[in-house]
Amino acid sequence: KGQKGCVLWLTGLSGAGKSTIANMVEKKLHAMGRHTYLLDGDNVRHGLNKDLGFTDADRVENIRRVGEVARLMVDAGLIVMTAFISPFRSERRMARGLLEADEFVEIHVATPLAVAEERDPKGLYKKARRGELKNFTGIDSPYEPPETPELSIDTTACTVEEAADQVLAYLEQHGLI
Ligand code: GGZ
Repeated sequence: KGQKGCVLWLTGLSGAGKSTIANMVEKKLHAMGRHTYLLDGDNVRHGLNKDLGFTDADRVENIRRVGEVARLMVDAGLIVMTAFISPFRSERRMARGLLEADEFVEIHVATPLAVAEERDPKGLYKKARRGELKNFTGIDSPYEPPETPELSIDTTACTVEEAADQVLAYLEQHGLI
């Protein structure tokens, strides 16, 4: 029990807190002696996917490749976390379809647009509002929220620590750790 791989698939807007939560979950899993890998824009969009931008077609391909890589890592027994906006239901469904039912945990980081935009840590929303950045998710590119995620986390109602603990509790309840 508890040495099987799985994917924690975080989805949500830019600035929602996906990477922050994933980093905290990773820290806690390491403390338990579990091997993990965090796939995010920093390690994927600068390497494997550096040929891709932010058109709908490029996002679809971004998520397709991430799903395939995540599957390989789950095969190797890792707990994989992915922190991509992954705005489209159909690609999230595709990624889910690559894994066994209990191996794919969809986590909606459900921070409202107004809050993410207020945080705007990189000033990207501001640029998008000024029209200097096209196809920005939530502004002029769609985000399709999950209808039945395994978990939904409202970062306006809890700390990062509490958010991570919700994820850990889910994993424990489902025999994944
Ligand atoms: C959305 C963009 C865009 C556009 C650059 N739309 O907050 P960040 O900066 O660090 O995270 C965002 C990241 C989104 O990349 P993903 O690979 O997660 O997107 S997707 O799943 O839709 O393929 C943001 C930055 O890249 N960024 N331009 N136009 N986010």
